[in-house]
Amino acid sequence: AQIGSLDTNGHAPLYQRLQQALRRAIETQLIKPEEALPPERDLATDFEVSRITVRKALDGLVQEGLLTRRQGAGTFVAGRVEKQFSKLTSFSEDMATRGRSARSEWLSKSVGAVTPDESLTLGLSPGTRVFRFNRIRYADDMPMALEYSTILGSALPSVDAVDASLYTALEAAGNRPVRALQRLRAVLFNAEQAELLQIEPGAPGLFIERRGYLEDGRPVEMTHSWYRGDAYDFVAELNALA
Ligand code: 16G
Repeated sequence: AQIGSLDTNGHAPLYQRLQQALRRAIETQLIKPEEALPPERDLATDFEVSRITVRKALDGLVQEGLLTRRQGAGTFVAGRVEKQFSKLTSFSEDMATRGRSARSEWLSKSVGAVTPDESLTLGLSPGTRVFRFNRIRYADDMPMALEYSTILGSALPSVDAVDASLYTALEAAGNRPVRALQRLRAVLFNAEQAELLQIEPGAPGLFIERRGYLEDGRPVEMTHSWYRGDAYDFVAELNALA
């Protein structure tokens, strides 16, 4: 089936007109969330453009967050991620339940001492050793969030123990948080954050602060997460007051 047609009298470059036609097809749900896009070869034939033009249009839509590429499987219309707000899950687990693969780009990994602020909010003695993990979190090829984590030093064998998933590393060390407090607020991404997430400065986001605790009540994690507002639905079950 034909997905759409190019705007013939436009002055915009061909790839932009193709991008526009595909955007329209996605927005009108002609191609539905989570559905695969036809192969690039077929799109090139249908729209009578080159593979390079198709590739450029798709790249643009991936950057806009409308499409997502999955290794070896193709290009899909990105659905928003539904995240349970009251479950203590990790980013990697959230992505796995959606059939998407989690990836991190490291901004930095370091060893240090708690700041006076952290010491007071977490109730840790001044000077307590902590690890800091700063990352861009991706779902397939789509940047989803910025995360800045401060982890109790004694909870992990070393700063290099964290590779793909922080919670997997904490779990392996027997120190995965079992309880957490979280607060969330609406934010607008500044220029620097927007560049890291490949979105427009001023785009809406959600700032989430999580403090995770061990069984014995000791704080183990303090993470500041900046989630893209256009990629998430937060869901929770509410019960009437007893
Ligand atoms: C989630 C958590 C974050 C945690 C991370 C671990 C929220 C708002 N934040 O992003 O606190 O550090 O997962 O993910 O859910 P990982 O195990 O995949 O590294």
